[in-house]
Amino acid sequence: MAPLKLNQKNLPQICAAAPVQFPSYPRGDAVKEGIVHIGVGGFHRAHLAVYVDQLMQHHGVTDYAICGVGLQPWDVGMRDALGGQDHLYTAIERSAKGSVAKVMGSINSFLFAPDNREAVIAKMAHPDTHIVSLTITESGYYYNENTHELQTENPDIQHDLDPANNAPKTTFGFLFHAMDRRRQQGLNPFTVMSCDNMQGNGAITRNMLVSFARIRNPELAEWINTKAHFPNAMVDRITPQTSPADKVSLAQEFGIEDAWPIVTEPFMQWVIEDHFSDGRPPFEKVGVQIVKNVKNVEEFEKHKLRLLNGSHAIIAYGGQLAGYKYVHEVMQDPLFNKFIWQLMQEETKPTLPEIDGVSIDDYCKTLVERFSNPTIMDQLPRICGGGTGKIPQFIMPTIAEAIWVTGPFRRLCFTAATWFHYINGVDDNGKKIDVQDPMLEEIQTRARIGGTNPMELLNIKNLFGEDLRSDQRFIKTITTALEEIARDGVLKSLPKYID
Ligand code: CS2
Repeated sequence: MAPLKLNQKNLPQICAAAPVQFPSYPRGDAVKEGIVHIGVGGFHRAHLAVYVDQLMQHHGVTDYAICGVGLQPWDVGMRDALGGQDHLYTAIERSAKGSVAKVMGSINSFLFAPDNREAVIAKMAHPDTHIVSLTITESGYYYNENTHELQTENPDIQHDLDPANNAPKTTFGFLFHAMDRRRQQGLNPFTVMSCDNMQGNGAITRNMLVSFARIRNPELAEWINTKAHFPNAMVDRITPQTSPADKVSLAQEFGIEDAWPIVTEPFMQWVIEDHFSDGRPPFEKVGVQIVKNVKNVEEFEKHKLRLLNGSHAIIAYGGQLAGYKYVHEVMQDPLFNKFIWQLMQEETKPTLPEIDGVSIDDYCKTLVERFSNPTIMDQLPRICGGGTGKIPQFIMPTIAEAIWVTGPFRRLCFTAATWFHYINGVDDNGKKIDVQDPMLEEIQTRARIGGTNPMELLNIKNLFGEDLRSDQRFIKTITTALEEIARDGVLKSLPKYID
């Protein structure tokens, strides 16, 4: 049978022909859009949108459907893909047990900001909107890792700060105008809910927005700072980029023609502070860990960012230099496998706080299983991209703590060195690597000038702090790793880092 195009009308037929879970809840005008989400990519559609789908499907929630927003020119692809299929899409969960297909209906509409910036501001300012959530990647926060301040010198931020400009480009510009309107209308501020991988993502979002607002309208800044909430959260679900083969197999196996499905793992986790300024859906009913204690969320974040994303860094940069394509292939290499285990156990674990009811060893074992899942085909270039937002977050703070407090740090330095070397854009076999990064030009120029001397890169002040830059133990260890990688390649160097 020919596959059927995914849309509301075809749903009954699709589900009659194949074992597909589908939304049987009201959509469209029958629900309220309580969440406006900026950055509708794979991760959002595998995480928050799935939790909201479960709330709508199993708990009768009708006032928290999602309005997706795309701010960037490339979001046009999502506008068209979702727009052509009543904003439905398929989440394909893959594991050794096989594939499960679930059609998601929680995204109810989509606004593409370049089409109409005013519509986005009006939507956020609408009384039905209670939460504005974000997956805008690290670079979307304009956060200076060194000073912890907003990058006010950035041209897009400058544009949005200009009092003559009321058609914003950045997330903070939109949040600012929408908050202003809510205040004038006597509404509560919406909760700004960051779902990005950053330690203290809520606190960073608050600081960046309040700093932005202080420059344009200090009174409004005060209102936001005292009344709005920005919960910190740990978010987790490995979500590869959708490949053309995924669409073909969805059509063949489940009879669904979907312009942009997502593929993901069965595992998902979300730990979030219970701080909301205008109400929230009963997230706890669908397995979200809602936590009262701020410190607890920070601890969960630390575990996840340092163990999962930190290990992903060596898998991605080291793996790509060694010529691998997928995460599971790297895990099948006994050298990498041992290195990653020892990195987690010997160097990262000692820097982590104990959390009641959480076994770090079990967490590490589960990570090894998740990384080894061959069915999701997680691409190394996906994880390599945007390293300037990742290494300073996922590796450098662990190195700093390891050096000053807990002990060994040479595997962590080796991991950072693989990124430094990767930036040059050539793998260990001389093959070209397509390096993706918002700061590409600057880092590539510096990496090439620096060679095996890390100082050129470490001197980028908004990425790296003074403390590490001036620590001789760190400089010596990372320089040695860079020399080894340049001379022998990653695979030949790894045994030196394995006990
Ligand atoms: C990855 C993450 O891009 C990356 O750096 O490590 O996207 C990772 O897959 C997610 O954080 C998993 O929750």
